Amino acid sequence: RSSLSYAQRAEEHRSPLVKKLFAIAERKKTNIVLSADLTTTNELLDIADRLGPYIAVLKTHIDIVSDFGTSTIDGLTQLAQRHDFLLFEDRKFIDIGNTVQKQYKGGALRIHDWAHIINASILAGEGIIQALDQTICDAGVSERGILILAEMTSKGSLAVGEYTRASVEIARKYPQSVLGFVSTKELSSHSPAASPNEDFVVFTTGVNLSSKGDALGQQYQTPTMAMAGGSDFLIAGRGIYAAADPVTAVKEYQKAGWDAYQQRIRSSS
Ligand code: UP6
Repeated sequence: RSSLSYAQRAEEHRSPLVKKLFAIAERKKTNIVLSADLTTTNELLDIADRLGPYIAVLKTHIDIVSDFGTSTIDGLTQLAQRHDFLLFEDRKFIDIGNTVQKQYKGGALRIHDWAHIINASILAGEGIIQALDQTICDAGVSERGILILAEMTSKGSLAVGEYTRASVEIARKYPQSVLGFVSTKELSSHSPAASPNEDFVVFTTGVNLSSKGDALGQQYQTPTMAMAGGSDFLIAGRGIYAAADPVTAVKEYQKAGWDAYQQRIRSSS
């Protein structure tokens, strides 16, 4: 369904959270997810405030914030409302179902309270998704969803082939809470879907306009390459927040991502 516009997909999608995500993208003309990997509350909130107008989603690693507290969460929640973006905690849940429910719902980070989107690996099998789905359904909050981490961008990643295929199969069993995937490209159109309306959202990490990778195995593609591969939302971190001028940088990523998106929907209409 990546040939359709975000607006068309929003209309047909069953998930209120995906509808909201697509609506934000259309309203702000952006498919950028800022990976805000800052390590203090001040730095995190400052970048979220300055770049908020240009992004659709802010992705956090909340456990790297050294002075994490209620002011971190209150600040993020207020900025998400003020600038109209969603919050995605890149927690990469990976344990048995019973443990991830505790990690998601409670603990020091209280992720379920504030993060619209979370992600999880299926290394542990289907039970992890069943557990997170159960927590979401039991809480009865409509704007919560899961992305399955179906591939990874780091060199030598073992999340390939059968593992990636299994991610798609499991996603199909939990349509009420699994929104889609974190992957380098679109995954689900190659195997027959259970429902003709299936519309998984693809978030792509490892996006950078000027670098090919880092010294620790990260591998990048450009916004244009990612969008051509069927990605819907582009996750960029250092390419934006570590630039000399992050506001100029985020605008460049926004333009590159939006141009590539328009190109894609034009060429298939
Ligand atoms: N991330 C990846 N690759 C994956 C999954 N997640 O890079 O396969 C996350 C990293 C980081 C961000 O944890 O938060 O995406 C990438 O940041 P960067 O743009 O600064 O490399």
